[in-house]
Amino acid sequence: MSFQENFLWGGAIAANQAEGAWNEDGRGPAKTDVTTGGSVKKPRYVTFIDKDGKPGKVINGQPIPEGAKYAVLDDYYYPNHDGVDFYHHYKEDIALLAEMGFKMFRLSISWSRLYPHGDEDQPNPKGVEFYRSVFLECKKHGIEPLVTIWHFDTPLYLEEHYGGWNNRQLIDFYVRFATTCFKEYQGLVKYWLTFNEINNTIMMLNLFGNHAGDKEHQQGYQQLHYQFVASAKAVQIGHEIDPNNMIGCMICGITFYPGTCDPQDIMANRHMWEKSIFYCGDVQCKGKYPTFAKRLWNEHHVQLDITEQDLEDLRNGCVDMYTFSYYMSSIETTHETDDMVSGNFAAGARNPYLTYSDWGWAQDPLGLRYYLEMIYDRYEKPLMVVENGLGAYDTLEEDGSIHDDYRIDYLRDHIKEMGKAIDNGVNLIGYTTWGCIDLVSAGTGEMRKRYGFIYVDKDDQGHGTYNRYRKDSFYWYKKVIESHGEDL
Ligand code: BGP
Repeated sequence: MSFQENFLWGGAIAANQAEGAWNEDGRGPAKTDVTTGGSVKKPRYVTFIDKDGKPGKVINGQPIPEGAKYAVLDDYYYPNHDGVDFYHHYKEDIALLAEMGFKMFRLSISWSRLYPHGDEDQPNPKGVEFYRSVFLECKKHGIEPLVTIWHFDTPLYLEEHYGGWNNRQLIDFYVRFATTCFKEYQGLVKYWLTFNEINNTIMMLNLFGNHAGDKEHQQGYQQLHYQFVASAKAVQIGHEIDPNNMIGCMICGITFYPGTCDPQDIMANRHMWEKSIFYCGDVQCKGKYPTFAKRLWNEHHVQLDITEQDLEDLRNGCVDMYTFSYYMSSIETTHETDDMVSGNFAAGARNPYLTYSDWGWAQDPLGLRYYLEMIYDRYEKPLMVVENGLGAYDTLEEDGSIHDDYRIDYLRDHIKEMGKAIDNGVNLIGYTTWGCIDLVSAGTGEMRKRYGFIYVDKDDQGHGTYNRYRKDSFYWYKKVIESHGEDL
């Protein structure tokens, strides 16, 4: 049997994409409240621009706070404001996850629910209580929570008044927030992730291609450095508060292949791995910047604000486990191609050996095994796949059923490859599929891009009953968990 009895089978969601209740019980607005929703209706970033295209002074009759970059527009539907209303449905949702036999449920804590502006001294008691109730509910059902401390949702106030992660002060605000989480939920939560897909800052630089020059790289690498230090300090505090805590990094995992055997391609592909995948993993797992970091910085004349104390913090704040998302592979080539595909923060040539999802993401289960085996050899830390799944259109039939055999096929193929990696010696301890309950897409703001075992009746404009329905994959995954991954 590949999967041990204590293997942590489960699923994952994120606060900003699921909770809703964006301004209830004292929660402050988060960056993601106004920036998700690209293809639904409006541009992703709602900025204060006046008629002449210059930074505006007034919007919707309201004066703009000094230094503000984002606006909440009355006539626009923000999908994250309601999410799938997990805030009011969590008991029902966790009961459904328990019915499938979940051992682990990954979710995130909304920073602005605990610290509405992000820079307060004391947390919002109602926010603290909400997550306590959620974790108690998990405990009642014997489900281990896996908590992401930051899932893209920096409080909007910190963005507007401090410049977000460009500012070193964010380290202290984050550490205060993380410390509150470790203290308040000690005994209820053991598994933690400091930053979701921390390498996305780099992925975004890659995506912008030639448009991302020295200035953007300087900014990106500096933001990342502050996040690395914040993460390392959080790891140290988390261990002091409870030595049982298992704290992980979380990397956006993509398997990159060279487009041809041209040595230029082989080298370009290796550099892609270093920049996109190893740069963050090395700092968080080994506690220091890798040798190739110098080359990356020099390419863009990057000069980082790094103190001796930062370096010591990085050394003392190595993570206990490596976790990652995996949806697809991508091709890196130096040759001209007019058949490009993009998905999940990566763009590359089309791979003729693979099939693609409706959103153009390459389906590559073997790529998952490649990633698992390579990363385990590099770090030799326990691994978890904390996001994996197929974003697809689902149809709710009149009798309330949803026949999502395409999703079952995708997950089955990936689980098989995980099993083989385990047989080959990889210490894989958990698997939480993405969006186990349908939720708002982070990339597009759509509801119709669904990942779940549980269907939520809500459309792209926010209409619907928010009722929950079991998909065919719900019954299938229950069987998979029951049989410890044998009955696929
Ligand atoms: C990851 C994010 C998730 C999630 C997922 C799927 O990058 O960590 O928040 O949303 O991708 O992406 P999408 O929602 O764009 O389909």
